[in-house]
Amino acid sequence: MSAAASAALSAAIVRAALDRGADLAGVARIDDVRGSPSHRIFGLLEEYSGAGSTMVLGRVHGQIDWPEKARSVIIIAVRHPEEEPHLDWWRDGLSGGTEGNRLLIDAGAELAAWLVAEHGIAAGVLPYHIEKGGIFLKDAAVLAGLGCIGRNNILVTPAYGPRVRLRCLVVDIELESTGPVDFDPCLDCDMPCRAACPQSAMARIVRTKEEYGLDELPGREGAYDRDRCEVQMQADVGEHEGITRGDSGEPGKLVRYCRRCETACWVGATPRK
Ligand code: B12
Ligand code: SF4
Ligand code: SF4
Repeated sequence: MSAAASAALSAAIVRAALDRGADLAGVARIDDVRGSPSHRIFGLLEEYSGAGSTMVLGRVHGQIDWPEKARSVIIIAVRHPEEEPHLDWWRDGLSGGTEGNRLLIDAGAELAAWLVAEHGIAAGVLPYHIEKGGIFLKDAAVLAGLGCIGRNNILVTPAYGPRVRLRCLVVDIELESTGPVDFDPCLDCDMPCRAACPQSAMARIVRTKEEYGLDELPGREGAYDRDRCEVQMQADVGEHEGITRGDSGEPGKLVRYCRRCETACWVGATPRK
């Protein structure tokens, strides 16, 4: 496929994703994603088994399962505005975990169906967990042009700030990348995102370029402390609300995980009345 045809297909994919429920979408080359900071540092970091990870027997520390034939990554985002907090609540018994994830799963499935029907392209939707075959979604989103990594260590988008959730599909054809973009709202910002953290998880440098041989560290310059953040996640689990799981009638939990570093960011925030 010529570069022009490939760029036109990437643009058509983005439009199709937006028509199917995504609020943002983009395309990145798998080789760029493979070489991105999170994928490079993952095996060098200490093993992590807290929230957001899952146990899979037989896995080696740092293992990432790149789908063999995949050449391009399609990344989709669904916005999670502060005034719709329920999109982000984790509920036992809810397929996908949160209502927002459900929207992402549905948009991904519809986009995959469109790719086959319109272009004869088979797409695989990757899981959320790295241990189950997922990849690092923030890096893929930056490379696809959705935004930049903020000083709060998450993706900040021009339209919605950090208030988005991500998912990706892979395809085995080479597509033109839709990113990255020249966007960095953090440069002159006095960092309310870091000040808002109840665990001061971004208050000091905990990883250095010398240790990891990488400029792009967690929290950009090494200031994000995953262990402190995890303390908050466990506190949030402790403060869960008791609910009934789906239709089963069994007791379950509803957890409202902390997102203060996200909601304190002014970029893309809905103006308060
Ligand atoms: C495990 C996990 C967690 C764990 C560990 C987090 C961690 N960062 O280590 C815990 C439970 C603590 C956690 C917390 C949160 N998480 Co979380 N988490 C994940 C998960 C599954 C993997 C992330 C991970 O391990 N990162 C890798 C480690 C190696 O690095 P890192 O700390 O992220 O730092 C890297 C980047 O910042 C990057 N980077 C830095 N500068 C630059 C520059 C460029 C150009 C590039 C390309 C990259 C880059 O390189 C760093 C590594 O050197 C992803 C989903 C996924 N499959 O990607 C969601 C995910 C990252 N989490 C998400 C969210 C929203 C949260 C929370 C707000 C909690 C919540 N309410 O959901 C907090 C935010 C914490 C923070 N400020 O970073 C969203 C982020 C959305 C967004 N806007 O970016 C994701 C993508 C899930 C989703 N549903 O969409 N999370
Ligand atoms: S508040 Fe937003 S713009 Fe400011 S440093 Fe934090 S992430 Fe960047
Ligand atoms: S999610 Fe909460 S505890 Fe974790 S870094 Fe953000 S503000 Fe701090």
